[in-house]
Amino acid sequence: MEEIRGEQVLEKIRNVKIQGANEIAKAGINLFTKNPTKDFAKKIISLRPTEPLLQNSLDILVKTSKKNKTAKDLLDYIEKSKLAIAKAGSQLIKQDMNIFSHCHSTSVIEILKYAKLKQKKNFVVYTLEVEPLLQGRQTAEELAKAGIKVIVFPDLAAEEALRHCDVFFFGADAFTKKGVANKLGTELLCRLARELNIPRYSCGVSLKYTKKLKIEYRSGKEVWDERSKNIQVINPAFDFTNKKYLSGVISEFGILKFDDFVKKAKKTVNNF
Ligand code: RUB
Repeated sequence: MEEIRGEQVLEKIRNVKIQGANEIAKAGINLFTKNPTKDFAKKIISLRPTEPLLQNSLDILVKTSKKNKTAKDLLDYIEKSKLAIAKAGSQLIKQDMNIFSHCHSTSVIEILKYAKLKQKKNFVVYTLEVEPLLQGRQTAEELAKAGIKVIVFPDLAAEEALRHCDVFFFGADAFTKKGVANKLGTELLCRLARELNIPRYSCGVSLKYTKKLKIEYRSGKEVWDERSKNIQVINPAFDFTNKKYLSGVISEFGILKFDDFVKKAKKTVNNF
């Protein structure tokens, strides 16, 4: 029974039913504790190659002798960081702002919910649909349930949507010393937002910091399943945004300039 449930979790991570760096890492940590071997850690990590929060967490767990305690410490750290990120990020939200968000980041959603539910602020969220898996719609549904007004645009209306916005919040799958990897489109949206003078913040826990970044390419079937045999589809899941396009990072350390954030992030990953 336990084995079947484990297989189901692996499948959900693989097919993006469990989604967003935080949720993937939490599911991976819990799964690893049921079969704490190096090989199983490798198998879990291989499902989503651009997820250093998952990789760092499992590397830490493989090395330690106190697996269950460290797993709990990691899960607590991720949860506490999420609240710290929500509190810090919500400070940037002013009454009646229009906020642009991209894809589906639980860190960004927590910021928006915190500003709405705890601080009673009014604002509108703008998002794209985010093909191929329409994760922008998923964000829209979650925010709408929290009483937040959301306006959804088709992906190619990105510039039109951004023109209405005061700030751009997005998640992070990976931080490196040079910038951030996040859902495909983030880099283009950041460049556009910079041109329009809209501040741009990547939001995420510092345990997503890594030295070795690999961008995940997913099956072309996600984009177009039944197609003629001479048509190839290329489906990169993420892109990389250089730090020069960012106004700052919102993490458990608060709101920091990119290089200041990286100094602290390295220490968290090395000393956990
Ligand atoms: C999700 C995505 C999110 C990050 C951060 O893409 O790009 O912005 O994972 O999410 P995918 P969180 O679904 O392809 O992994 O803030 O929840 O960690």
